[in-house]
Amino acid sequence: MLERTLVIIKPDAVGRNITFQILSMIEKEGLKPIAVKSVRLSKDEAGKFYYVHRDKPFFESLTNYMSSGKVVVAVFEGENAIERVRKIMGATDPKKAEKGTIRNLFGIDIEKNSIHGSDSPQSAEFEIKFFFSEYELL
Ligand code: IDP
Ligand code: MG
Repeated sequence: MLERTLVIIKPDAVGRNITFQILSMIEKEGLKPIAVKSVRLSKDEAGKFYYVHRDKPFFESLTNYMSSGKVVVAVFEGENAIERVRKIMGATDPKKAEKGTIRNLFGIDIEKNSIHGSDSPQSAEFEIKFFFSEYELL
């Protein structure tokens, strides 16, 4: 199925100047970048983006982290884009991420794990709309 998924290059990776190194790993897998931009989230916006985790013990730290510096948000399109990006990313905890995945190569710890990717068609729809207008996605 042709899908779109939202990717965020997180502050730890943007801060180390590896944004396009990471985005090109996804592009090399055959996924098409259809929109890319740099944004700075407020803590409140980070909380709205990660609202599914609002009751988790790591929520406070996560929203502080995600609003600590610029992020780069991107929409990628392709067959089974959601699952394919999750595979290229690797497990949430870089220590557990498969060799050669983005989080294995670049992740610092379970929080500062360099990249976000949507985990379902429902979350992809919410997350893409969160950052991009219809016009930006044409
Ligand atoms: P995912 O990014 O692999 O989908 P989620 O469980 O949805 O992982 O968690 C969202 C983000 O919250 C993670 O990418 C990571 O930055 C942070 N996070 C998840 N679990 C923990 C934890 O146990 N401690 C600290 N931060 C966490
Ligand atoms: Mg998730």
